[in-house]
Amino acid sequence: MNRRSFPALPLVSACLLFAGLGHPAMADGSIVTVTMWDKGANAEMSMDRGIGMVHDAMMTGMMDGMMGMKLSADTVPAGEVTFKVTNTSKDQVHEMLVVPWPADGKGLPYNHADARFDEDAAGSLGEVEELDPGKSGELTLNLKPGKYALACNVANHYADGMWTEFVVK
Ligand SMILES: [Cu+2]
Repeated sequence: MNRRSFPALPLVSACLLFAGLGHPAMADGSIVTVTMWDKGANAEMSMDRGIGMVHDAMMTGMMDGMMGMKLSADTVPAGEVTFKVTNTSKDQVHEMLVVPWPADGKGLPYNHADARFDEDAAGSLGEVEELDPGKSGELTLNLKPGKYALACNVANHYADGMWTEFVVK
């Protein structure tokens, strides 16, 4: 054995140990818990969708709008931000994208044909893709100061109000 290399071995081990153990402690950025909710397709309110019933389109619109995102914090300091996203729905897929807030007076570029916003044109910074009911996902981004939108881009969900403001200071 080359004696000169010997002291390096414990050092390498120590580094590996640190890399392993140190990881959670190194997350000195912000953690934001995102809860995605909806009333579900089985909400108690009648939607008059049974056989032979007169379908109430306005009511359906209201029901579709009963979904959203709840954040543990809507303002965080600039730097590393970890979004811990949980879909609490019983029966709907949801996802969460982070996009820069659109310029004043403009919404996100919207594609009516597929009822989704254009993720590239909106400048999406990252996403926790389609989560099945009850599932969780995580996304870590390095965010500059500014205003952002967190939005779900499952068909119709953004238009139904499944988005929220997020500010980085
Ligand atoms: Cu959604």
